[in-house]
Amino acid sequence: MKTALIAGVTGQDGSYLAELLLEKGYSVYGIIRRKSKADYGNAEHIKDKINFIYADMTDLVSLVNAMKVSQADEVYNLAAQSFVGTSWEQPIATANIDGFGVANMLEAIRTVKASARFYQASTSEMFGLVQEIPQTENTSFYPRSPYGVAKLYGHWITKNYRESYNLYACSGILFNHESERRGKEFVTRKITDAVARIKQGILNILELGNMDSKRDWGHAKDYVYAMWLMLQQEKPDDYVIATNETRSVREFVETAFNYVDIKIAWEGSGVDEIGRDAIAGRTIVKVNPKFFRPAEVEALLGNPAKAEKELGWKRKITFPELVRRMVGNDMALVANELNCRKL
Ligand code: NAP
Ligand code: F7E
Repeated sequence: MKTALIAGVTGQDGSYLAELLLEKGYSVYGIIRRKSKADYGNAEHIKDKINFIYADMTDLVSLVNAMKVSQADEVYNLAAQSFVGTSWEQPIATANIDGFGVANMLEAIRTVKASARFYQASTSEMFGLVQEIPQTENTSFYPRSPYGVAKLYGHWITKNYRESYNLYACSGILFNHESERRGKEFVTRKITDAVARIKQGILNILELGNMDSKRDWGHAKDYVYAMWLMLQQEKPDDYVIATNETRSVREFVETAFNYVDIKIAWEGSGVDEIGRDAIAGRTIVKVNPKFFRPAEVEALLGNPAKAEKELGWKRKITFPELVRRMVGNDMALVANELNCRKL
């Protein structure tokens, strides 16, 4: 039986990865942060199957302990301050967790069990102001947020430890991936949650920032499978994981409303753009500049050809299916919330 240690097990990706590894018969250890109220986040439903260890990416001693206790064969670092917007409000914490935290984990592996295989959650945000379309493993980086900058350190320190100490260390350069478990501050889940609330009459307007922004959106379940594949190869390497399709925030909005039979009619432009319910006529989407970012990543498009060829990875969940699942999930959650309010 193999043993895995997941940092970030309570997050979106960590919970899907834990499910995958449990299905494969792994003994799964998960890093959890101490909070005033115990909270297993997205891993609540599998909490009895995971061996939790209290640790923090900024605390080397706690990561050394996590390695000693778990004796993990595979270590997945999915822990991060992962919201780009917050990285301008907490640049130092973001650097400590998403940047130096990676060095802490690599040191813990190197000193406790150097034979362990390591996965680092790198990101398309490192491409930022894109230097090439589509982006591949060879595209130059140009991060546009404190998050992207911190992640770039994590990416390079992973490569450096591979080259310096011959560790089996890989980075997955993952493009945006979403799911029913996505945090509600991210644009996709914010939209699907608002669509469900507007449809069920408990919200009037969805306020968004830059609707021209384009992303390459996949489903997290497909992407955690790629993480596992990267650690099963003969040699460690870095891979882009993406769908090779890009869509604007506006297209996401249209697709999501479409699933609840609301067609959007757009009017105006820039900060004055609004989206009306084409039948009822009332405004249900508008722009609020408070959601604009100090520096934006305008458009991302990833080419996953290397992962498809070398790992045999292929995404299964299409964009319409991703949106359908997220809207369906939020429709059910909001209906349940309304039922509870009535009781
Ligand atoms: P997420 O849902 O925000 O989960 C982040 C996880 O990190 C949570 O379990 C969180 O624990 C943990 N964490 C935060 N700070 C920590 C610290 N100081 N010490 C230990 N754990 C800490 O993120 P996700 O979407 O699953 O993403 C997983 C990873 O992939 C992240 O590194 C993210 O930056 C990266 N990534 C994500 C995407 C994407 O589109 N989703 C794309 C590329 C890369 P708490 O529950 O205690 O907060
Ligand atoms: O923004 C625009 C926003 O916050 C997507 C993280 O998982 O993926 C994620 O980062 C786009 C941006 O994700 C709103 O300006 C418009 O252009 O959903 P997001 P992100 O910044 O792409 C990468 C790959 C990661 O690694 C990160 O960890 O949507 N946008 N209006 C908005 N975004 C938000 N959040 N809210 C809005 O109202």
